[in-house]
Amino acid sequence: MKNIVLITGATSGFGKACAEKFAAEKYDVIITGRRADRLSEMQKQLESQYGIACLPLLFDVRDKKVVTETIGSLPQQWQGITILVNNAGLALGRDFFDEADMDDWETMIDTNLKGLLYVSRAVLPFLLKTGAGHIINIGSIAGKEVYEKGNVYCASKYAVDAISKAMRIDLLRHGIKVTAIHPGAAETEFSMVRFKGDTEKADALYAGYTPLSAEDIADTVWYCASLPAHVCINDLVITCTAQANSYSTFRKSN
Ligand code: NDP
Ligand code: 8X3
Repeated sequence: MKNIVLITGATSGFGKACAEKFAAEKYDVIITGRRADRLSEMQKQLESQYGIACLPLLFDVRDKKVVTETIGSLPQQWQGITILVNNAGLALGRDFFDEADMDDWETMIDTNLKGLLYVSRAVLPFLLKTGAGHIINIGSIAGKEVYEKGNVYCASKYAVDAISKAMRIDLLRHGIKVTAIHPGAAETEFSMVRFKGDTEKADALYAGYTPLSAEDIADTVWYCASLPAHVCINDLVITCTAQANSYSTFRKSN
């Protein structure tokens, strides 16, 4: 029987790198996101490069009805999902609490928390049926320490931390593993999204040190996913060597 992984937010960054990694390990991959062109490009590339099957699903994780219907009506041959990587997410803005845009707040809560809940509930019946499920949630160091102007992004990732702990307890009776991975600064499209296309601000975030790469996180996800059945990494914080936590990054001045 083929191993199947479903990865949300696979059109870029961590999700895209995870799709590559699992495909290289001969998993069939279900990739999701909102950018149709990228999804179909990836499907072609993964299938031809790795000889696996790839199913692209186009949806916004914030849309409960569409998420439920799309995943709920997966073709039979795609229902044997054993791993779910809840990765889709974003930060929008980096502003003081009293100045931040409340629409940005809504988007982050709806995507990072509610989207993760909708996708998890939609995929769970398949995990339960296979009897060997693993849910891997991408949190953040922002969900371990609050930093200035991080307010609601941090809150949304604290929520991912909490819901991962809750899932682990509640799904124990089904033998489902729940892993939360909390990365520090990684160079993806994340900062371009956060700073709404301001390249200067996005680039400045990674200046003077070597941040994590998307591939570093994909390797970590794979490590957690490939451990023996009786072993579960519950909670994993990963930063680049130049970063100790949300406040301390050592930058070389040039
Ligand atoms: P990217 O911006 O590169 O990728 C984000 C992915 O999420 C894209 O594929 C995007 O796809 C998808 N996505 C965003 N919003 C939605 C939505 N409403 N519905 C469906 N898909 C959505 O960022 P990263 O790869 O860096 O981020 C991935 C995760 O890692 C996020 O949860 C982020 O918070 C977290 N993280 C990132 C860190 C970093 O420094 N980069 C550090 C710690 C955690 P599309 O636009 O096609 O919908
Ligand atoms: C992304 C890492 O430190 O920019 O979650 O919040 S940080």
